[in-house]
This record gives sequence, structure tokens and C-alpha cells, in this order.
Amino acid sequence: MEDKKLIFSGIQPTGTFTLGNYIGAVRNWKPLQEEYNCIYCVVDMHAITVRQDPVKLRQNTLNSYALLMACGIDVEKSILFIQSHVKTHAELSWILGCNTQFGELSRMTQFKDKSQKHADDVNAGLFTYPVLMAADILAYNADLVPVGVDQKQHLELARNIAQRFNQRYGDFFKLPEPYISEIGAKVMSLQDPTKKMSKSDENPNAVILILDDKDTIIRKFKRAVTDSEAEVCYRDGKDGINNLMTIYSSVTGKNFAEIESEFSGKGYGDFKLAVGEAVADHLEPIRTEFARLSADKAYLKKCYTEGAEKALRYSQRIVSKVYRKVGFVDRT
Ligand code: ATP
Ligand code: LTN
Repeated sequence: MEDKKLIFSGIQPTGTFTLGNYIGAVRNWKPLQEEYNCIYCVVDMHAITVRQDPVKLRQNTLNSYALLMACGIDVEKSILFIQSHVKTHAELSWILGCNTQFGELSRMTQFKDKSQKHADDVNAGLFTYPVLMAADILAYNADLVPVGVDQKQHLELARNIAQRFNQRYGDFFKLPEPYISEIGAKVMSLQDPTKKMSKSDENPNAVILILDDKDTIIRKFKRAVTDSEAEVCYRDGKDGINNLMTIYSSVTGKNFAEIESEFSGKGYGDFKLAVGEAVADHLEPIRTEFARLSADKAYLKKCYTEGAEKALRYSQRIVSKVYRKVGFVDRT
């Protein structure tokens, strides 16, 4: 690879991507390919920290892979693979886990949220989830990690783990930086705009899936919770409207002042319809490309097999050095 900075990011195959995943993360992955070396991954090992139906997980993993391609990840430019195909992630995760404190993991807000939500299954994997995420990133010595704002705390932990390793064993890991977009880093639920839009929300009206058809998208936006005023403007306390403005801005490229003047004197009904149409039109080419790609199973298989080979070759070099540093005996 040429001497460019390295980007790494991952997404869980816990369902179809939401508009939040798309605007907050995946959408930014495509343009980064022009400037950086990029490695992207479907993190199926992270997904099983909450119970998954095996048949659905397999399908969601393949769909997520095809969706990333449909969103513009180009396997000629980037390495795109499935996490469980590359054993170095699990190998490095063990070592990093031995350099992570119980207290640090206990402070992770995602762990607290998810252990409350899945109180009957607070498994060790859910607790050590951020260690595996650190391994994903550090196995490639990535410089930058594009994520939504909810992942910032995990990234800070990855930096702390890397720093601790460097202190103990000598400078080795780069300290990865988060790369968070200014607009849309946290897209909110359409039904409760104080909560983030999440794949695992039980209320389908709260979430736009990027494969939803036009009518469904428009219907969900029409039902979006707003406020009792009738003014389209970005202001504290107008969480619902602020969220819709953020979404509209990120799919049309218009700034908030332009949006406010476009809808001045108009009601929320007109605004919601415009947001729905803009989102549906923006997502349409992705749906079409996804349908085309997912019909070609042999091609997809070729892509993820080659992706895993490249990822293994790259990360193996780094993880072998880590093995030496911690004092494991050479295999060869
Ligand atoms: P789950 O509900 O299963 O926890 P999720 O919807 O939070 O899933 P992830 O796979 O955990 O999705 O996240 C993939 C990427 O999308 C991450 O970079 C995350 O920060 C980003 N992301 C997730 N939800 C949002 C959101 N509502 N707004 C902006 N970015 C988001
Ligand atoms: N935890 C992330 C997904 C994820 C990730 C990563 C993101 C797993 N490994 C490495 C960036 C880099 C999430 O839930 N969004």
C-alpha cells in the first residue's frame, strides 16, 4: 500500500442499516477512499454479544457486506471483509484484554445501556466488546476511525489500551483518532428525538432503514414526532425538528439557514414530506445497486474471500510483532 494514512471502521450486522448508520458513519466511508488507504469490516463477532438467530445473522452479514458495496465501498480501492474470517482480531483481542482494566470496561456507557436492555444475558463478550473493537483497529495500526459520536468513548479506550501497551512493551501502536462528521454524527429516533436512531429499536416507525421503499420512508417521516409550534428552525428544545433539519441538510447539502428560508411560512406537513422525498430519492440508487449485487452470490463470495486474504496478510505482520513483544515463542 502507498504511504497514505490508514482508515479502519466496522459496522455490526445486527439488521439492515438505518439512516443513522448511513448518515453518521457509512456515507463518509466512500469519499475517504480517495484520500486514504481504507479497511472496512462487517463485525459479526461483535454482533453475537447480544443473542442472534444464526440463520438471520448469516443473512444479515451477507446483506451488510453487499450494502456497504452498494453504498460505494469499492473492493478495488479498499479492503472490505467479514471480521470472523480474519483470526488476528481474536488473537490480538486476548492480548489487549490482558492490558485492559476491569474498571475501564465497567465505565463504558454502551455496556451499561446494553446490559440493562439485555438483563438476562450480561455475558463476558458484552463486557469485553470494546477490547475486540480496539483489536480491530490496532491489528492494522490505523490512524483514523470514522464513526458516529456514540462510539467516541470506545475509541478513547482503544487509545488508552494502545498507550498502556506502548509503555509496557515499547512504542509500537499508533494512537487512533476518531473521525466524526460535524453534521449527522447522531441521528435521532423519529418517535423519540431524545434517543439515537438504532437498528435494534422495537418501533419500526422510529427508524428509517436504508432499504425502505419510497412510500414507507414518506409515511415514517409524516408520523415523525415534532413539537406544537409551526416554525421550521433549528433551536434548543426543538429536538424533532432539529433532527429532521439535520437529515434534510445531510441529504440535500443545504445549510440550516437555507432550509429555514425554504420553509418559512410553511407548515410541518410540507417540511416532513420534503424530507421524506429527499431521503427516498437519495437512497434509491443504493437500493437498486443492492438488489443487483445480492443477486450475484458468486461475485460477493469472491469479494469477501479476497478481502479476508488481504486483511489477514496485513494484520498478521502486526500481530506477529505483538506476539514477539509480549514474549511468546516464535512458531517458526
Ligand atoms: P445496534 O442498535 O445493534 O447497537 P447501531 O444502529 O447502533 O446498532 P452499529 O453497528 O453499532 O449500529 O453502528 C455502526 C456505525 O453507525 C457506528 O459508527 C455508529 O457510531 C454509527 N451510528 C449508529 N447509530 C447512529 C445514529 N443514530 N446516528 C449517527 N451515527 C450512528
Ligand atoms: N462498535 C462499533 C462497531 C465496530 C467498530 C470497530 C467501529 C466494531 N469494531 C472498529 C470502528 C472501528 C459500533 O457499534 N458501531
